Amino acid sequence: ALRDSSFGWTSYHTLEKIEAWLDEILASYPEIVTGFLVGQSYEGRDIRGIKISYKSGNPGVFIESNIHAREWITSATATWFINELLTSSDAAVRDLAENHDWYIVPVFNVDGFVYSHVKDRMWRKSRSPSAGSTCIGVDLNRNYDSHWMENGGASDNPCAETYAGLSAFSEPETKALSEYISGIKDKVNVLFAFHSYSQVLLSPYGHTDEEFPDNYDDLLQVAKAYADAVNSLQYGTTYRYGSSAEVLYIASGCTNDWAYVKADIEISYTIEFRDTGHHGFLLPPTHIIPNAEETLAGITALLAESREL
Ligand code: ING
Ligand code: ZN
Repeated sequence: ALRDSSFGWTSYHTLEKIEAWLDEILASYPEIVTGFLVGQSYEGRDIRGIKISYKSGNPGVFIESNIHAREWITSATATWFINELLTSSDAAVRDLAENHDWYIVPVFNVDGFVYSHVKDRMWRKSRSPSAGSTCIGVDLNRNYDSHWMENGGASDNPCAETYAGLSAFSEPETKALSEYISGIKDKVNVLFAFHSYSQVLLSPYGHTDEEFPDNYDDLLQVAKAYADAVNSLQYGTTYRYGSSAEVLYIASGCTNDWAYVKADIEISYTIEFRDTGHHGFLLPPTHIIPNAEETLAGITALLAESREL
């Protein structure tokens, strides 16, 4: 049982509140949950994750969330998901929880997230300065070492929203997460990067729409399972799916491309949550639980489908 009853999913929380809740989780489930430190952000904050493991030998699933500061629904969904894995008595959720090792980083871009709470609700990037510019921040989802700055969709202008940084992994956040994932990759074959908004599942590649992964058919098959499961819930929400470059736009240096190309994580998806633009990034908190329920149903179906491949 959780001692902190002030945390819930009817409002969005600050980083401080989320970390206090993580501490409660760690204290409440010491046999099952362990905390890990990805590293430090540019401003020196800890980037924290938790691993949920009911037994050894499980396949691993990695969740990166809130790489973009303003996408608050992602960390709200990630924390609800953690809570569900630990507390649900539903048989399908128990199966999901206990037969995978979960590595979850609820707030990856910690500096940007804090900034989005205290200064600019629409902030996207990190908070590192650039020499010779007054503009701040790198788009961490353009900074991974995978076709970095190759075909467009990323910018070399420090003032741009998609500024890719001085070089691949120039940022402490992406460097640290890539090193952490590389250290566990033998056990991880699925990665989800949580984003908002658009209601789409984006597979590799982002850097080109002229080439597709070897297992693209499999990637589409598991995404269809996700979309069908979400659509079957009472909300009837629809998700599209396909490669990032084909479904959305060209973008290089993204987390899920790096995971697929460089870390051999075969099922690697960016998930863009609710909605399709009516509220956009300012998704009202009444959507948190419905969105999270959809995510749970989708991930459950996707992982079940991936076992059939
Ligand atoms: N969209 C993603 C972005 O980083 C994306 C879309 C993800 C494109 C992965 C390519 C690869 O632009 C949002 N909303 O952040
Ligand atoms: Zn995003």
